[in-house]
Amino acid sequence: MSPFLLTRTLPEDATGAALRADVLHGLTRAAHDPAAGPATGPAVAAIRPAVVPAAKSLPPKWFYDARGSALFDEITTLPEYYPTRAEREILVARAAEIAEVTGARTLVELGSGSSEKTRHLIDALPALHTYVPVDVSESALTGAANTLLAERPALDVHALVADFTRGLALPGTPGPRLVAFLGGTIGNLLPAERAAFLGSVRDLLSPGDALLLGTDLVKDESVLVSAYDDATGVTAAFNKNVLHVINRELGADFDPGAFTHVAVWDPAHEWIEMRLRSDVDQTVKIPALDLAVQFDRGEEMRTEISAKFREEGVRSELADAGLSLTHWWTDERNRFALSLSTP
Ligand code: AVJ
Repeated sequence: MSPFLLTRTLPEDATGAALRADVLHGLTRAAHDPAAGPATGPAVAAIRPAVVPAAKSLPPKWFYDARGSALFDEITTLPEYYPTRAEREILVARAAEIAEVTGARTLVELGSGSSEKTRHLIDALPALHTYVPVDVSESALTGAANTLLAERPALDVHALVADFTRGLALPGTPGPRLVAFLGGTIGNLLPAERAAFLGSVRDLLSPGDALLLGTDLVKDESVLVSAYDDATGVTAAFNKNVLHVINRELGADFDPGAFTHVAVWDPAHEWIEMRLRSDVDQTVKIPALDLAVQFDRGEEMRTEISAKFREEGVRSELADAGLSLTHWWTDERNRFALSLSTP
């Protein structure tokens, strides 16, 4: 029997407290708050219309309750949503090379979820001694560990229930360590958050360790918008799921049917923005915050950014965090990239 350890670094009510803080902050910001960006576009005529920033916003991490996670899994099978397939293509093609280059004995996976794609990597790493999946969802961690241990009973699995955007402490495990952050989830962070996050990852690495990072790439606008606004409406349901989460957790009375899913490409920031647009003038009550929030008809609330990258941008953001890019692998159609970098 190999050990399965689970360490919870989040206090019991951390999730509830963080949700309350995020909803309060995101829904009470005044329309003119400079943190929301300029209220109007530049005076000089732009080639493309500026995307007007939304005053209200919610962070994307609250999509992922059990229903939201199931909807996301469904998104990954949609014909329009290419990132999961593109990244899997790279992992399958490059797993042996990644194993060879890193010689990893410990694999740390941030935001591991179901660990499905990581299996390709784990299977290619015969020297792997310890797998450290890190996720906010304890059920995802135990589920993934059970599946994995059935096939690799000799592997040590040390799961961490943690929010990796809030600083990380890793268990002492044998090196070299490979830290993987896959799926393009880094694109959900704003540039300043990315810099802080990459800096904290850098601090986890010793000489000989490496970071494996998945990034979706800039491409044709119509391909990007379709990926976030699919024909069957699964992404719309996923987007509105955040309203169900707030209703359940904070006793709110959001009517998801009174909002419309919006996906827009912001060419200045090179990110996709998901929004929920209020179909009517309405007031939403949020009892846990003792709050009533007014939405004008047509008003949009930002629920996610999903930044798209170029090789030079990834290289320079890594360099700013003290990491040097050593490998850049893309799928056949150049839609998605996996990069390897070292301290
Ligand atoms: C899991 C964060 C990478 O940004 O593409 C999918 C989430 N949002 N469809 C992404 C998502 C809308 C996804 N990540």
